[in-house]
Amino acid sequence: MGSKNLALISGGTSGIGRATAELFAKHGWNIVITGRREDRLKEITERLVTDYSASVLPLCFDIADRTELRSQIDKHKDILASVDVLVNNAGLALGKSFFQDGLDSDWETMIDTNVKGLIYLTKAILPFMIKRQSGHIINVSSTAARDMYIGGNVYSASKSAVDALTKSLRLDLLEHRIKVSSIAPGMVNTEFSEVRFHGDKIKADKVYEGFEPLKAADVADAIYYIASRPAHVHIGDLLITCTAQANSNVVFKG
Ligand code: 8X3
Repeated sequence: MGSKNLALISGGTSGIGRATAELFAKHGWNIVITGRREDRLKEITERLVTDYSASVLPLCFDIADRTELRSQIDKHKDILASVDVLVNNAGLALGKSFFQDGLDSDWETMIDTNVKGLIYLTKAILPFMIKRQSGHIINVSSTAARDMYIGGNVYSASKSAVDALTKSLRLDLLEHRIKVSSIAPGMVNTEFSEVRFHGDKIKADKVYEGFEPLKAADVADAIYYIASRPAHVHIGDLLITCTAQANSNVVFKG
């Protein structure tokens, strides 16, 4: 894929992932994006190639499917051996009901995607970074891991696992000179809430009413900041919210 830096962004077809892929490409990086939706992967690949002359490898698979993940990584290991930055972005919230009313299927999907997907993608890419004794893993966490809120339950637990893994990987990988960071965004106006409320757009739009939430590009900007520090500088954790949001529970609407 040439001599440019290479970033792998999971869940790169929408929201924060897509904005991050665009920003890295804009800064001259080559990109690997993963996603489940072939048409969107194709569309964003074309855009990054046309607008930024990036080399792009789109990988179509569901990160929650470990067998498919492994086979896609094996198939493209010549390219993936050069990944400088892995942005573990793929993740979602499903449902916001009390724990006692939650759906098993929502919980399974969140844990399979937000936790297991991150674990196994990281495991697949790490041997290349260890071999080169360089690399950077940036995990997308959430304010939902920092303050609990009503109905956050399993989503918050999955993002708390992301935080624990970030801290743990940082220790385990220290001797290999691999950076491990997390970024915890608050409310970002993307498809996040529509997905969370199973396609209920009216309910989703209400979440962002009455204040100016973050945009995906704001978070991408912070991710690029984390990734572009000098080699001797490590940003361990970055909490980012819009100005109106103090924490998971307090947003000023007025
Ligand atoms: C952050 C979104 O809904 O927990 O991941 O504020 S939310």
